[in-house]
Amino acid sequence: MIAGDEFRVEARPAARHVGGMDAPALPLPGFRFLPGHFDRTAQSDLMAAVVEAAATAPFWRPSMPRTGQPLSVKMTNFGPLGWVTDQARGYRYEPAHPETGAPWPPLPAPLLDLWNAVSGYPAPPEACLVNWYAPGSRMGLHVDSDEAATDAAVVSVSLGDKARFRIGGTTRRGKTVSIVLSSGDVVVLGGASRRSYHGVDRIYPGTSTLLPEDVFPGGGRINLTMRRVTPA
Ligand code: MD3
Ligand code: FE
Repeated sequence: MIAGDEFRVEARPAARHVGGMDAPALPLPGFRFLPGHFDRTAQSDLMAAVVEAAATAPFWRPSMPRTGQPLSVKMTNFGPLGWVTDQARGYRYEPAHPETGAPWPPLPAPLLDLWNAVSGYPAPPEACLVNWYAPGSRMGLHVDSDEAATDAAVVSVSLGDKARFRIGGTTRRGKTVSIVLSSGDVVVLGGASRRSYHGVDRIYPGTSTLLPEDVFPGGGRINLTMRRVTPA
């Protein structure tokens, strides 16, 4: 697919190939894929912002509610609220880092610009979750349901190694489709697709040189997801 090209699945329900790439054949109203939205320079600027943020809000490994099972991704956040999870208190948004107690760093300007350009939402995002997938990390199928602002889209940016992203419908057992997400790609989940099951099956190691080895040993992939938490 050509950089900057875009498909909206609701407009092409039967399209399996768009620009030579598999497009989801599921009805996913409100799903938008903007491949190559950020060029290499913009990706480097975003990576520099992530590295700077990580200096005050270090990546930590969260744990699942109840079982305490650690996630395979490490996380940090930007913005007034950050998504956290631990064994005792579960999934929630918090204004401060769970280990340092410091407020999360502010959202970088290019991310706010992206939100304003693509979210269609009348208020700024409150949280930007930063996921670091080292090679071998994955994220199981889940629905994002910790946000009271169910009317707001989620806007995601991929940086670094390619990943196989999977998305289905609103039931766990339904059909799913997969898309390879590359560095600079943007995904917007609005409308009904905001309630879709989705996950990351695998990272393709060594497919990008964007992540600095000193901050991210082994490299991998960074995903940024902006969310509105409280209704505007
Ligand atoms: C589809 N992150 O942090 S981003 C997550 O690549 C998460 O790190 C994945 O799922 C990642 O919760 C996927 C794209 C994304 C984000 C939110 C969604 C897809 C979504 C919400 C609803 C449906
Ligand atoms: Fe999610």
